[in-house]
Amino acid sequence: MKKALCSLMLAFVCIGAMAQQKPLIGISTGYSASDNSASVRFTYVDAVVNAGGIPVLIPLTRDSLAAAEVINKVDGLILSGGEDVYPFFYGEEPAGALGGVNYERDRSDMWLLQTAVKLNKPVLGICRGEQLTNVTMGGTLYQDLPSQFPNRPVLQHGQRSSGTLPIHHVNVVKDSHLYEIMQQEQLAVNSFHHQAVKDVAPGFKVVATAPDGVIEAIEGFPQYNILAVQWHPEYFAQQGEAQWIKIFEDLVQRAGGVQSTLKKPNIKQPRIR
Ligand SMILES: [Mn+2]
Repeated sequence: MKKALCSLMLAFVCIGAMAQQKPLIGISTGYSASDNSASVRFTYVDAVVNAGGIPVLIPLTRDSLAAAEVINKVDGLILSGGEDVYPFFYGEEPAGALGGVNYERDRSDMWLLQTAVKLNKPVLGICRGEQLTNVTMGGTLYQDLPSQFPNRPVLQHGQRSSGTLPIHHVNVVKDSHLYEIMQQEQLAVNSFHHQAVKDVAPGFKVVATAPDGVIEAIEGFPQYNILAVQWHPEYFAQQGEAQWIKIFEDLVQRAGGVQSTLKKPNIKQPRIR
Protein backbone atom coordinates (compact mmCIF):
# COMPACT_ATOMS: atom_id res chain seq x y z
CA MET A 1 0.00 0.00 0.00
CA LYS A 2 2.79 2.33 0.98
CA LYS A 3 4.66 1.43 -2.20
CA ALA A 4 1.60 2.06 -4.35
CA LEU A 5 1.11 5.45 -2.75
CA CYS A 6 4.74 6.32 -3.49
CA SER A 7 4.42 5.41 -7.16
CA LEU A 8 1.23 7.39 -7.34
CA MET A 9 2.99 10.40 -5.89
CA LEU A 10 5.90 9.92 -8.28
CA ALA A 11 3.44 9.84 -11.17
CA PHE A 12 2.01 13.16 -10.05
CA VAL A 13 5.48 14.63 -9.73
CA CYS A 14 6.33 13.44 -13.26
CA ILE A 15 3.11 14.85 -14.70
CA GLY A 16 3.85 18.08 -12.89
CA ALA A 17 7.35 18.28 -14.33
CA MET A 18 6.15 17.54 -17.85
CA ALA A 19 3.27 19.98 -17.57
CA GLN A 20 5.75 22.73 -16.77
CA GLN A 21 7.11 22.40 -20.27
CA LYS A 22 3.97 24.04 -21.60
CA PRO A 23 4.21 27.64 -20.51
CA LEU A 24 1.37 29.61 -18.98
CA ILE A 25 0.59 32.60 -21.17
CA GLY A 26 -1.31 35.32 -19.37
CA ILE A 27 -3.72 37.35 -21.50
CA SER A 28 -4.88 40.74 -20.26
CA THR A 29 -8.64 41.21 -20.60
CA GLY A 30 -11.02 44.06 -21.21
CA TYR A 31 -13.36 45.35 -18.53
CA SER A 32 -16.95 46.29 -19.24
CA ALA A 33 -18.45 48.61 -16.64
CA SER A 34 -21.93 48.26 -18.13
CA ASP A 35 -22.18 44.55 -17.34
CA ASN A 36 -19.37 44.41 -14.74
CA SER A 37 -17.46 41.72 -16.62
CA ALA A 38 -13.94 40.87 -17.77
CA SER A 39 -13.56 39.33 -21.22
CA VAL A 40 -11.29 38.87 -24.20
CA ARG A 41 -12.03 37.74 -27.75
CA PHE A 42 -11.55 34.00 -28.07
CA THR A 43 -9.14 34.49 -30.97
CA TYR A 44 -6.38 35.14 -28.39
CA VAL A 45 -7.17 31.96 -26.47
CA ASP A 46 -7.16 29.78 -29.58
CA ALA A 47 -3.97 31.39 -30.87
CA VAL A 48 -2.12 30.52 -27.65
CA VAL A 49 -3.50 26.96 -27.66
CA ASN A 50 -2.54 26.52 -31.34
CA ALA A 51 1.00 27.64 -30.46
CA GLY A 52 1.38 25.13 -27.62
CA GLY A 53 0.85 27.47 -24.67
CA ILE A 54 -1.67 27.36 -21.84
CA PRO A 55 -3.87 30.46 -21.90
CA VAL A 56 -4.67 32.18 -18.61
CA LEU A 57 -7.01 35.16 -18.62
CA ILE A 58 -5.95 38.01 -16.35
CA PRO A 59 -8.73 40.30 -15.12
CA LEU A 60 -8.20 44.00 -14.48
CA THR A 61 -6.91 44.60 -10.99
CA ARG A 62 -6.96 47.69 -8.79
CA ASP A 63 -4.06 46.35 -6.73
CA SER A 64 -0.51 46.60 -8.08
CA LEU A 65 0.61 43.74 -5.84
CA ALA A 66 -2.05 41.48 -7.37
CA ALA A 67 -0.74 42.40 -10.82
CA ALA A 68 2.80 41.57 -9.76
CA GLU A 69 1.70 38.26 -8.25
CA VAL A 70 -0.08 37.07 -11.37
CA ILE A 71 2.89 37.96 -13.58
CA ASN A 72 5.12 36.06 -11.16
CA LYS A 73 2.97 32.96 -11.82
CA VAL A 74 2.77 33.11 -15.61
CA ASP A 75 5.62 32.50 -18.05
CA GLY A 76 4.63 35.07 -20.64
CA LEU A 77 2.18 37.90 -21.20
CA ILE A 78 -0.07 38.99 -24.05
CA LEU A 79 -1.36 42.55 -23.77
CA SER A 80 -4.60 42.36 -25.71
CA GLY A 81 -6.47 44.96 -27.74
CA GLY A 82 -9.10 47.38 -26.51
CA GLU A 83 -9.90 51.02 -26.04
CA ASP A 84 -7.69 54.08 -26.58
CA VAL A 85 -4.89 54.80 -24.13
CA TYR A 86 -5.58 57.65 -21.68
CA PRO A 87 -3.59 60.61 -23.11
CA PHE A 88 -2.64 61.96 -19.66
CA PHE A 89 -0.32 58.94 -19.45
CA TYR A 90 1.82 60.53 -22.17
CA GLY A 91 1.26 64.13 -21.21
CA GLU A 92 -1.31 65.20 -23.81
CA GLU A 93 -4.71 66.87 -23.74
CA PRO A 94 -7.48 64.80 -25.42
CA ALA A 95 -7.91 65.34 -29.16
CA GLY A 96 -11.48 65.76 -30.35
CA ALA A 97 -11.38 62.39 -32.07
CA LEU A 98 -10.05 60.48 -29.07
CA GLY A 99 -12.16 57.39 -28.41
CA GLY A 100 -13.30 56.05 -25.05
CA VAL A 101 -10.54 55.52 -22.48
CA ASN A 102 -10.37 53.38 -19.35
CA TYR A 103 -7.95 54.70 -16.76
CA GLU A 104 -8.21 51.62 -14.54
CA ARG A 105 -7.55 49.20 -17.37
CA ASP A 106 -4.55 51.24 -18.52
CA ARG A 107 -3.15 51.30 -15.00
CA SER A 108 -3.69 47.57 -14.51
CA ASP A 109 -2.09 46.71 -17.88
CA MET A 110 0.83 49.00 -17.03
CA TRP A 111 1.40 47.18 -13.76
CA LEU A 112 1.38 43.85 -15.60
CA LEU A 113 3.87 45.12 -18.15
CA GLN A 114 6.15 46.79 -15.63
CA THR A 115 6.33 43.61 -13.57
CA ALA A 116 6.97 41.54 -16.69
CA VAL A 117 9.85 43.88 -17.55
CA LYS A 118 11.24 43.63 -14.01
CA LEU A 119 11.08 39.82 -14.05
CA ASN A 120 12.17 39.65 -17.71
CA LYS A 121 9.04 37.66 -18.62
CA PRO A 122 8.39 37.77 -22.36
CA VAL A 123 5.65 40.01 -23.69
CA LEU A 124 3.64 40.15 -26.91
CA GLY A 125 1.67 43.38 -27.29
CA ILE A 126 -1.24 43.39 -29.72
CA CYS A 127 -2.93 46.54 -31.09
CA ARG A 128 -3.77 48.59 -27.97
CA GLY A 129 -1.22 46.32 -26.25
CA GLU A 130 1.45 47.73 -28.57
CA GLN A 131 0.36 51.31 -27.91
CA LEU A 132 0.20 50.76 -24.16
CA THR A 133 3.68 49.19 -24.25
CA ASN A 134 5.06 52.23 -26.04
CA VAL A 135 3.43 54.66 -23.58
CA THR A 136 4.42 52.67 -20.48
CA MET A 137 8.02 52.56 -21.66
CA GLY A 138 8.13 56.30 -22.28
CA GLY A 139 6.83 56.85 -25.83
CA THR A 140 3.83 58.76 -27.20
CA LEU A 141 0.90 58.09 -29.55
CA TYR A 142 -1.06 59.71 -32.32
CA GLN A 143 -4.44 59.96 -30.65
CA ASP A 144 -6.21 59.77 -34.02
CA LEU A 145 -4.47 58.92 -37.29
CA PRO A 146 -7.01 60.36 -39.78
CA SER A 147 -6.83 63.83 -38.18
CA GLN A 148 -3.25 63.90 -36.81
CA PHE A 149 -0.86 61.82 -38.94
CA PRO A 150 1.44 64.14 -40.94
CA ASN A 151 1.19 62.05 -44.12
CA ARG A 152 -2.59 62.29 -44.67
CA PRO A 153 -4.83 60.78 -45.85
CA VAL A 154 -3.83 57.54 -44.17
CA LEU A 155 -4.79 54.08 -45.37
CA GLN A 156 -7.85 52.37 -43.95
CA HIS A 157 -6.49 51.36 -40.55
CA GLY A 158 -9.96 50.85 -39.12
CA GLN A 159 -11.07 48.12 -41.45
CA ARG A 160 -14.73 47.51 -42.06
CA SER A 161 -14.20 43.91 -43.14
CA SER A 162 -13.74 40.68 -41.24
CA GLY A 163 -10.63 40.43 -39.08
CA THR A 164 -9.61 37.29 -40.93
CA LEU A 165 -9.09 39.39 -44.09
CA PRO A 166 -5.76 41.26 -44.46
CA ILE A 167 -6.47 44.89 -45.42
CA HIS A 168 -3.05 46.56 -45.84
CA HIS A 169 0.61 45.58 -46.05
CA VAL A 170 3.48 46.28 -43.69
CA ASN A 171 7.18 46.42 -44.56
CA VAL A 172 9.31 44.50 -42.09
CA VAL A 173 12.81 45.65 -41.11
CA LYS A 174 15.17 42.83 -42.06
CA ASP A 175 17.42 43.22 -39.05
CA SER A 176 14.73 42.42 -36.51
CA HIS A 177 13.30 39.68 -34.36
CA LEU A 178 10.00 40.03 -36.22
CA TYR A 179 11.78 39.21 -39.49
CA GLU A 180 13.51 36.24 -37.84
CA ILE A 181 10.09 34.89 -36.95
CA MET A 182 8.23 35.64 -40.17
CA GLN A 183 11.05 35.43 -42.75
CA GLN A 184 9.18 37.89 -44.96
CA GLU A 185 9.92 41.52 -45.78
CA GLN A 186 6.30 42.26 -46.51
CA LEU A 187 3.26 41.02 -44.64
CA ALA A 188 -0.43 41.46 -45.38
CA VAL A 189 -2.16 42.33 -42.12
CA ASN A 190 -5.53 43.28 -40.71
CA SER A 191 -6.04 46.67 -39.06
CA PHE A 192 -8.38 47.81 -36.28
CA HIS A 193 -6.86 50.99 -34.92
CA HIS A 194 -7.09 54.74 -35.23
CA GLN A 195 -4.21 55.42 -32.84
CA ALA A 196 -0.55 54.53 -33.45
CA VAL A 197 2.95 54.93 -32.04
CA LYS A 198 4.32 58.48 -32.51
CA ASP A 199 7.59 58.85 -30.54
CA VAL A 200 9.09 55.41 -29.99
CA ALA A 201 9.95 54.55 -26.39
CA PRO A 202 13.68 54.53 -25.46
CA GLY A 203 15.19 51.07 -25.90
CA PHE A 204 12.68 50.13 -28.62
CA LYS A 205 12.93 50.19 -32.39
CA VAL A 206 10.42 50.27 -35.20
CA VAL A 207 10.38 46.93 -37.02
CA ALA A 208 7.37 47.30 -39.32
CA THR A 209 5.60 50.22 -41.03
CA ALA A 210 2.57 50.50 -43.30
CA PRO A 211 3.06 51.99 -46.80
CA ASP A 212 1.68 55.33 -45.51
CA GLY A 213 4.41 55.45 -42.84
CA VAL A 214 2.29 54.46 -39.84
CA ILE A 215 4.34 52.47 -37.32
CA GLU A 216 2.97 48.93 -37.15
CA ALA A 217 5.42 47.03 -34.92
CA ILE A 218 8.07 47.78 -32.29
CA GLU A 219 10.41 45.53 -30.32
CA GLY A 220 12.78 45.96 -27.42
CA PHE A 221 15.31 43.14 -27.90
CA PRO A 222 17.82 42.62 -26.41
CA GLN A 223 17.13 45.13 -23.63
CA TYR A 224 13.45 44.27 -23.30
CA ASN A 225 11.88 40.88 -24.00
CA ILE A 226 9.02 42.49 -25.89
CA LEU A 227 7.54 42.31 -29.38
CA ALA A 228 4.50 44.46 -30.03
CA VAL A 229 2.43 44.64 -33.21
CA GLN A 230 -0.32 47.00 -34.27
CA TRP A 231 -2.35 44.38 -36.14
CA HIS A 232 -4.21 41.32 -34.84
CA PRO A 233 -2.26 38.14 -35.71
CA GLU A 234 -4.52 36.12 -33.41
CA TYR A 235 -7.37 36.26 -35.96
CA PHE A 236 -5.17 34.41 -38.46
CA ALA A 237 -3.62 32.12 -35.83
CA GLN A 238 -7.08 31.06 -34.65
CA GLN A 239 -7.80 29.98 -38.23
CA GLY A 240 -4.77 27.68 -38.03
CA GLU A 241 -2.59 29.75 -40.39
CA ALA A 242 0.89 28.35 -39.67
CA GLN A 243 2.65 31.53 -40.74
CA TRP A 244 0.80 33.52 -38.08
CA ILE A 245 0.88 30.90 -35.35
CA LYS A 246 4.67 31.48 -35.46
CA ILE A 247 4.23 34.84 -33.69
CA PHE A 248 2.61 33.02 -30.77
CA GLU A 249 5.05 30.09 -30.93
CA ASP A 250 7.81 32.65 -30.59
CA LEU A 251 6.21 33.92 -27.38
CA VAL A 252 5.81 30.34 -26.13
CA GLN A 253 9.49 29.71 -26.88
CA ARG A 254 10.58 32.91 -25.18
CA ALA A 255 8.48 31.77 -22.22
CA GLY A 256 10.67 28.67 -21.97
CA GLY A 257 8.24 26.32 -23.59
CA VAL A 258 9.18 23.15 -25.40
CA GLN A 259 6.93 20.59 -27.03
CA SER A 260 4.88 19.00 -24.26
CA THR A 261 5.03 15.24 -23.83
CA LEU A 262 2.09 15.26 -21.44
CA LYS A 263 -0.45 12.57 -22.31
CA LYS A 264 -4.15 13.24 -22.19
CA PRO A 265 -5.47 12.00 -18.84
CA ASN A 266 -7.59 8.87 -18.98
CA ILE A 267 -10.78 10.53 -17.79
CA LYS A 268 -14.26 9.40 -18.78
CA GLN A 269 -16.17 11.86 -20.87
CA PRO A 270 -19.15 13.32 -19.02
CA ARG A 271 -22.29 11.63 -20.22
CA ILE A 272 -25.76 13.00 -20.48
CA ARG A 273 -28.20 10.58 -18.93
MN1 LIG B 1 -2.84 49.40 -39.56
